[in-house]
Amino acid sequence: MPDFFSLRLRAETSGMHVSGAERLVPETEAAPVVAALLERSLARRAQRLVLTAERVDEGAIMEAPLLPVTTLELPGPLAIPCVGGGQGHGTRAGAAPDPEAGRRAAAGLLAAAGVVPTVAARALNWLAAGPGPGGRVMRGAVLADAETGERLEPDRARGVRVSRFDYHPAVRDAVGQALRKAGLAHFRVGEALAVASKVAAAPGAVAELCWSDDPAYTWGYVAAPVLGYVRLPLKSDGDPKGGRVFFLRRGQGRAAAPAPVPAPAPAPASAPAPVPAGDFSLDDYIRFLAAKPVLLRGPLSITTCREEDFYAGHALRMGRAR
Ligand code: PML
Repeated sequence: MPDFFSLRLRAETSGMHVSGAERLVPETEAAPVVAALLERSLARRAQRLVLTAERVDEGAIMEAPLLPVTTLELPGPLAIPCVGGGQGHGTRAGAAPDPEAGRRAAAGLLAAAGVVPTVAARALNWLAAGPGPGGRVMRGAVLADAETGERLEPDRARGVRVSRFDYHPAVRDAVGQALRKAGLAHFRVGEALAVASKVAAAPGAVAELCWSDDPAYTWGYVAAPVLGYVRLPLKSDGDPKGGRVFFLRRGQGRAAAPAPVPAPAPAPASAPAPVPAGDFSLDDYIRFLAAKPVLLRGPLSITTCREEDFYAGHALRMGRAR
C-alpha cells in the first residue's frame, strides 16, 4: 500500500471561514483530489484558500465501520412506512415537514443513546440559539459531558475539529452510488456521514447532534454507536443557526457513569458496537478527533423508517430517561 495524504482545504472571505474540505487519500490520488478541492472552492469565490497536505504513514491509519443510515419519517403529510432506501425523501432543502417534531424526536434519540434528557434539551437549545459567544455559529463542535451537560471544548468560539478521515478507497465509489440511489446525493449527507462515523468510533463516544448552519439545508441527524446515523428534519427553511454537539462519557478517573439505557437485543446487524469508555482523558478524545487518521468501511445500510418502527427494530426505549 502507498502512503496516504491528509488533505485539508479551508476557504475564507474577509477573515471569515466560508467552507472546508477534508480528504485522506492514497498518495497516487493526491494530485487530482487537490485539483478537485481547489475547483470546488474557487467556484465559491472565496478570497483566501489554505491547503494543508500531510503525508500519513499507512501504519498509523485505523479502520472504523460506517454507521448505518436511517431517514426517520415523522408523523405528518410525508409519512411513509418503514422501507429500504430509494425513496428520495429528505434530500430537498426546505422539505422538512415539522422541525419541532424533529427536535422532539432528536431528544428521544439522544436519551435512548445514553444522553441525560436535560442535557439533550440543553444541547438542542445551544444549536438553536447559536452555540458560540454572542449566539454565533461555531466552526467546530461543542463538546458536552453526556451525564452533566458540562461544556468541555477548550475554545468556546472555535469548538473541536474532526480531521484526517475519509471513506476507504475500496468503498468510496460504492458509498457514493448507494447514497445517490437512495436519493441522498447532496454532498452534505456524504460528508456528514463520514464525520459522524469517525466521531462514533472515538473512545467514550455517546452520541452526536447536528444540523447545518446553511439556511437552505433543513435536515440534520442524531448519530450514536447504538443508533447509527439517523436523519430527520431539524430546522425551518431560512434559519442560519446550526452546528454540532458531541456527547461523551469521560474515562476512568471521573465519577463512574451508569451504563447507557439500551442493551440492543439483538444488536442491529450493521450497527457497530459502542466503544467502551476506558482510561482516556479529554485530551485523548480531542486528539483522536483531530489527529487520528481513520478510514471508514462499509457495508453501508440505508433505510427509511417511521419513528416507532425504528425503536422497535433497535430494541431501544423511545425517549427514555435513565
Ligand atoms: C443529512 O441530510 O443527512 C444531514 C446533513 C447535515 C449536514 C451538516 C453540515 O455539514 O452542514
